[in-house]
Amino acid sequence: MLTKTAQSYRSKTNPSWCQDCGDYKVLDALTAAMAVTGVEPHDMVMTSGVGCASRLPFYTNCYGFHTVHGRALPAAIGIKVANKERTVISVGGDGDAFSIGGNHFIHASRKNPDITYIVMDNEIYGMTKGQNSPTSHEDLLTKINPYEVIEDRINPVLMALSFNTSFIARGYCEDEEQLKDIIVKAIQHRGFSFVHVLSPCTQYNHKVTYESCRKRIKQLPENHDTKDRILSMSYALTQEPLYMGIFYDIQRPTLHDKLEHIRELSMNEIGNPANYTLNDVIKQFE
Ligand SMILES: Cc1ncc(C[n+]2csc(CCOP(=O)(O)OP(=O)(O)O)c2C)c(N)n1
Ligand code: SF4
Ligand SMILES: [Mg+2]
Repeated sequence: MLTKTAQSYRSKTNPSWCQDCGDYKVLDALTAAMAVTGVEPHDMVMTSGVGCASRLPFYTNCYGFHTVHGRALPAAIGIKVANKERTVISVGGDGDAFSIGGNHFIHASRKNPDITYIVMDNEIYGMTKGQNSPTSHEDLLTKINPYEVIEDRINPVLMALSFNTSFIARGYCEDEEQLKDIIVKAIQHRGFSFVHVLSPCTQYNHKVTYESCRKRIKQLPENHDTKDRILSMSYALTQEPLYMGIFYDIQRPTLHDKLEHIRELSMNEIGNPANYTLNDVIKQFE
């Protein structure tokens, strides 16, 4: 096997992102992480929803499924169930993940499929030219909230901890080396891994700039116990500073483990399904 580089995972398509968009750095960190895993591009599948961040799979040469808004996760889960040998990575933005797709995040966490979810959070809807998203700062006035922001912001890492998502981390796009290491661990984690990434939109969000992010972030202590959910929650609760690193990393049965167990139980009860015809199955419901 030839040694892989980040470039081994890039497609020939040039990103259509604005010049300083944070998503470029996420693409660099992700493809560098893919190279570390050494998994062949044709053994990886990426899914995404809709938005600027969701364009990322076009810029890799892995298989890709650009789904509809908010539906990156159900597509990824289906792909993994159909073919457990594939490495499956979903990507999207904060709107895609936590507005229209919010429900899927809850249930993916419950199912614990062996897939990775990377959310590029710019705290705004970038693609549709700057509306408030669920993670927007309460003071961010936009065309849809010209006087005052109506809704409170959500806290993605705290939410994931409450769902017992089995791997939870946060990175910043400018800290590419740390982000790459986090993504490698997320991909190698057995179960649902969630990586929350700060990735500024330089066009529409004047509250989340590279400068403000640098001021805001702080590393989790080196000896942070990633099995301690309550301690992780206490770090996740604070917005200032915003902690970076791996919050939580546990092992619990994956969706695949559970489906295999159910298959075993049913085989014990009814024997090999190959011995049944479709008519035999239909008769059970007569
Ligand atoms: C069903 C549906 N509703 C609304 C839209 C319009 N729409 C496209 S992208 C988007 C928000 C994207 O925001 P985010 O996920 O944060 O991605 P970003 O562009 O900021 O990277 C919306 C509302 C759509 N495409 N489909
Ligand atoms: S609008 Fe914002 S999120 Fe979209 S490409 Fe431009 S900088 Fe990036
Ligand atoms: Mg966004």
